Amino acid sequence: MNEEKVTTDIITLTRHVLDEQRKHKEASGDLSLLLNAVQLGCKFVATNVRKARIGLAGGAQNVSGEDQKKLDVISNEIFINALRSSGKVAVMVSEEDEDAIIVEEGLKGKYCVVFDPLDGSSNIDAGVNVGTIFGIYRVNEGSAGTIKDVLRPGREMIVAGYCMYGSSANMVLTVGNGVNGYTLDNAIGEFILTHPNIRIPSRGKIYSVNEGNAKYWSEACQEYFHSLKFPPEGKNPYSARYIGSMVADVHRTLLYGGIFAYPADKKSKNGKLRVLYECFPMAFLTEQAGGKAITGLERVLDVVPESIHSRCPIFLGSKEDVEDVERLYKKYSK
Ligand code: P6P
Repeated sequence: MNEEKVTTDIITLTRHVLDEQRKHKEASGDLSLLLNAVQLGCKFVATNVRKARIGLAGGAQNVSGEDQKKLDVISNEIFINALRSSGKVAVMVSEEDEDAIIVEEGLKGKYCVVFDPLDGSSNIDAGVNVGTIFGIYRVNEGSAGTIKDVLRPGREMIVAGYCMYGSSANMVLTVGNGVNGYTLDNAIGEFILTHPNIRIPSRGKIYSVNEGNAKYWSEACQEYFHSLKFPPEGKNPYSARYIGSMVADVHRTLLYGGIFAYPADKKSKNGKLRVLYECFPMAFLTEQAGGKAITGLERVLDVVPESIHSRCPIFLGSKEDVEDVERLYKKYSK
């Protein structure tokens, strides 16, 4: 009788992070403990998203008609509590909070975490994948932890990731040495390495943008997307895929290639997406997977945010596709 092969040596996210830590003899282990707090936040939010989808948590009313805190508020509280209690964080910036959160002495650590606790949450009732997006800076040398420690270019981030909540919870993470994907095994409550060394194809066949804004686009942007839909003879048009949830659109782009964009337009001169906790983490992941991320003319990771909720335009994805955009924006900038 064929005996079912039982895996007895799984690579969990915690183990993978510790393996990475062991490569740095000077590492204190603080970052590994901080990433454990991030994992806890994601597991806890995943549970609440699953409950919300059956009307048991989050949203205006639950099945018994009681008022429920909105799921993004619950998710925000979950992350703030998990990060603060880790004792490894000095400054937090959340999409849900107007001001930066400076952690009190006694619990203050040496890292700054910027995050969107539940990006795309307006799509939850439609069953669309939503997610947590996060980035981590080390505080500046000699800093006690202030807002200046997060108003920095994205190239100074040391960790970026997202956790996408769908039929399963998928964590995609970089600590500056490539990109790995992990899937939450609810039976043991661990993220398991399922997508080692994610590499984005050098060119794709999919474009992902909200074409409802096309009338407001610049000439360069109009020309670029037109060229994908009406290519020269002998070339096939790209396919259009737009979910309207950044985590889902970027996840597909990382795995399949192509381009995701939220361009600047005449209505929004800096586009819609937030620099610190949407554009920087996704740009960092994209570059670490071999892709590119630009605002049009500039590398996204070189942007210096003026405030914690600043926005910036973004084109990210396959290197060759993004370079096509860059050439067009340069042509129109002359
Ligand atoms: P639009 C969701 O609200 C979000 O912040 C991102 O997740 C998503 O990429 C974008 O906004 C969608 O914006 O204007 O196309 O609906």
